[in-house]
Amino acid sequence: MMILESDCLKICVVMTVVMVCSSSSEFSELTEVIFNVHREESVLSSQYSDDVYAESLPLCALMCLLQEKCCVASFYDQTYMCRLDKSENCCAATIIAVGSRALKRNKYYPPACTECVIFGNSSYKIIEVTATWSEAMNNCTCLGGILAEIETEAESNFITNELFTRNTGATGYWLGGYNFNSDSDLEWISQPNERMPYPNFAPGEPNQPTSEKCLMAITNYNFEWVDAPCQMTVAYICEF
Ligand SMILES: [Ca+2]
Ligand SMILES: [Ca+2]
Ligand SMILES: [Ca+2]
Repeated sequence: MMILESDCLKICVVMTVVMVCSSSSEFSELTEVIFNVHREESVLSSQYSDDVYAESLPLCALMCLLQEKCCVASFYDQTYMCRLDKSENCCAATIIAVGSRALKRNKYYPPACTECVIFGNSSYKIIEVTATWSEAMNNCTCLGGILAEIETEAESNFITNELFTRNTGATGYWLGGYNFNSDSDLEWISQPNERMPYPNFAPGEPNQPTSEKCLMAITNYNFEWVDAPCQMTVAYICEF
């Protein structure tokens, strides 16, 4: 989400000022909100990594936030080394390293989101390379996003129009819905305990709560949704 990202930057600038004025534990807390902190883990040195000096873990986090290609960083207390990965990849390789902590952004909007389309506060990358549902979900995560979750009629119409316009002949597109509890309905991954606010299923769907647990927008039914076998390989849509 771009707006969230820019909001984070604004918050961080404010918090930096706070830090300069007084030592603040608040910024440490903010670090834990914006990043997942992984203990005893370090970014693997690569052509995309930069080692810089940082006085603390939060300052290392700030440097990553201000560097738009950085989704993952790590900080080594002993030497104050902050390693920034600038590969625009939230699954950048890490290694076990005692005394080091790795930082992974919870939300990341890659600057090189090529051919992304924008609607409301979200951007979408429609990926025609086919994958299983799990592969699609993991690939979206590594890009810094999620497998798309469609919450409103307006969002649904936007995506459907986009797919009609592209008219690529793909069988369908994975979305970030899954049948938790193997019951009569599917849920968005981000909201596994909530009903979908705008379920746009094709007639008679979903119909296979145990063998078809993954959500697809299917071309043959005007991109309305079906539950489908998760091992199918189809195109997919990432949302940022
Ligand atoms: Ca959405
Ligand atoms: Ca369910
Ligand atoms: Ca079905």
